[in-house]
Amino acid sequence: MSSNAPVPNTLFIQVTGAGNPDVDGLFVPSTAPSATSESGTTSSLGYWNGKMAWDRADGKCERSPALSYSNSYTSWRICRLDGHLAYDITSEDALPPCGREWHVYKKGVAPAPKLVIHHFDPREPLPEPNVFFVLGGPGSGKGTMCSLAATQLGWTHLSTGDLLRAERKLGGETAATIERYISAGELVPNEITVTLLKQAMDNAMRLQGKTNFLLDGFPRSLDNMDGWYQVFGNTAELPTMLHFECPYAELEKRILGRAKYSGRSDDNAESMKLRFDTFKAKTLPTLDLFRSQSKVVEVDASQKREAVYALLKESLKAYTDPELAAQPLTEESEMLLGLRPYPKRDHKTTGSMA
Ligand code: UP5
Ligand code: MG
Repeated sequence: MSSNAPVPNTLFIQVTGAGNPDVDGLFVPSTAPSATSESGTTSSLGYWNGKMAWDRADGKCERSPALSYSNSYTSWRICRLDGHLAYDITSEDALPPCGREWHVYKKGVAPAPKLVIHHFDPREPLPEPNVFFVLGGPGSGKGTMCSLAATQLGWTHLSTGDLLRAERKLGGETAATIERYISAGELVPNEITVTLLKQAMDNAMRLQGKTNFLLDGFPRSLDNMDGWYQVFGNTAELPTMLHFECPYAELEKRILGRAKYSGRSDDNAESMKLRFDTFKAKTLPTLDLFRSQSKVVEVDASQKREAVYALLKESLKAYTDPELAAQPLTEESEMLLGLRPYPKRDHKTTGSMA
């Protein structure tokens, strides 16, 4: 493939909600042979009119590609089974729009469909993700370093604390339970925490094509580890645990420093002591379990941020996209590393409890 060749089309599109078997269904990368369209654009495999294109997975449509871009009408179009236009949407986006309403070509036939773009074939199980657990006392820098790996190195940062707080805010059927446990300072039941984690990982993989995950603050207890096995199975290799080690005095100094702007109700000397006690009582046993299986990378997190980040980057190197690893620091990364001040009135904090 020449360096100018387009990236291969490896995306899948699920179309639902039209209630019309002519339209609803799975669309796979088009296998239409290279051809020159009405507008004179020559297409390559998986492409039509210079943009990606798809066929129906069931192969029933008369036209290939069945979901493609029209240069003449600057619109994305979905065909009926007989090859005629069914739905379109005016857009110059590289991919068919998912968040806007499509135009129903024959009014009254069916409602507009919803599109979801998948990075992996939804008919197949997802590939094994690369997972690192990140543990350390409160204020050891887990959130800061995971955010850096996300913004700078393309890793997906998932914090169970943040997932629980977001779920509570959504107000679904588990919101009241989450609230009860969090306000009592206890660990939320595994079924909720680990299920949220699994959903977040699946979505990031399916909808964003992510496969590298940093799980910030998980597993917080041996109980959490049981939940992990129940949901993820115990046949896969145990993830590596990065342990951010830092003396209590330094942790306290950082948390009290952050308390001035974080808005977190647990950023005070009293709560800090309780959180550290919980960490020692509940979380350290999981660390021992991982140590006994030689699965821990010890990170001296008492050092300056740049030194801690260098250790993290090295630990993740084998799975990190080398192009991302080589890119200069982004502004966001410089702020996270304390090399650039945050803009006033928009003080970004990591893992806010607010
Ligand atoms: N900072 C960071 N690195 C630094 C460095 N090298 N040098 C100097 N300063 C550094 O960092 C803390 C502060 O230190 C920041 O100001 C930072 O700039 C600076 P941060 O990255 O925020 O540290 P972190 O380790 O993420 O600290 P955090 O307070 O978030 O840790 P916790 O584990 O306590 O918090 P979490 O949000 O995970 O959990 C909060 C509570 O939620 C828990 O106590 C628990 O009660 C509950 N919870 C559950 O019940 N169930 C769960 O599954 C998860 C949480
Ligand atoms: Mg945090």
